[in-house]
Amino acid sequence: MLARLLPACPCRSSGSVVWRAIMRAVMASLPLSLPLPASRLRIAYRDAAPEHALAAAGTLAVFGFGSALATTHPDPRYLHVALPASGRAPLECWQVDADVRHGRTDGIAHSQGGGLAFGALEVADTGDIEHAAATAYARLRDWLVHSDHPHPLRIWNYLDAITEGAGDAERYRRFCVGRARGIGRALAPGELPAATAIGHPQPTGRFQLYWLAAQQAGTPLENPRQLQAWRYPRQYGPQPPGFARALLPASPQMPLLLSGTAAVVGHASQHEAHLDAQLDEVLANLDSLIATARTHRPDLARTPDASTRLKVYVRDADALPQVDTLLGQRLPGIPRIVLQGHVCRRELLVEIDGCHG
Ligand code: 3EB
Repeated sequence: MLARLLPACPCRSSGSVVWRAIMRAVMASLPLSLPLPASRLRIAYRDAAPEHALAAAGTLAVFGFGSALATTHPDPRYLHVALPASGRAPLECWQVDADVRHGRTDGIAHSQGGGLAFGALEVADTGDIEHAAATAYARLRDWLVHSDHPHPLRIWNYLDAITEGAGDAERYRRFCVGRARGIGRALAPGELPAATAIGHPQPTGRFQLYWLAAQQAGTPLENPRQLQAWRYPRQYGPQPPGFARALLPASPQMPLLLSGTAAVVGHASQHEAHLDAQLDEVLANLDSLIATARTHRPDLARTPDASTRLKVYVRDADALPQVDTLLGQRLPGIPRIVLQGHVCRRELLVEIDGCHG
């Protein structure tokens, strides 16, 4: 019976059939796949035209910020983020050491290469951000389930009027409820991605969601100076936010991915109305995350260096030059993009995300 199921073999005998059956049993007990090649992602901030950046070999995604840039592009790897920039912001370019495939499927713009995947989608937000987030995250969940890059490492959320509404009706809190409902049980604490959630200072009418995913799961990290966001107490809303403070990808050639980091210690906002003190608290939180990551990856530099990329979100348009100057003093030579964006608590004036290593 078994012999009929096996491909014809010139030396077939009852002995070799038994041997093959044994080999199949041995193979079935081995890990299903060979180790995947180590992914590598380079993130560069470049003063270039989108066409030029998209034409570079291995380009996974290109992000344009502010009003000076194209809002749409036929290439699905280009994404416009409508946050105003300080002057003309450079493009953010993601590159891998591999060929990249790309397309648009069911309204999701996507690309894949080198063990990594980029994806982006937008949902109309006519005022019910809980519904918009639930819809977007259910689509993300379904996409990941059917994807060969099922592990989200890093997610960005951009929404309108993030702190509008009182108490539990505040839009960020409703967003957290919708996100959790949409993603369902797909992401438990041990699988949470690093994330950013920032408000547009001007209404756009849409909720924008984009992500970096991988074939291999990473290690979510927490910050010993901060309570895990998913354990925030009830005073911050009915649904604690589902994200990790940082994520270390499986590949040692990948940078540490830092979530949106604000002047939060424990669960409390610090230095109300003091922008420079908040900025220093943010930098202390970033240093603490890097120190945590170094317990897993001692090769990472102790403090931000030339490998670090920072994206800085500042609440008040008038304060952008001040933050840019302060960062030039605190972290000279570290590439940064400074944008106007609203942090999800009214008293927080600045937030920074990025990568390191
Ligand atoms: C904080 O520490 C700031 O809801 O995905 C930072 C990063 C923040 C991500 C999110 C929120 C999120 O709570 C806010």
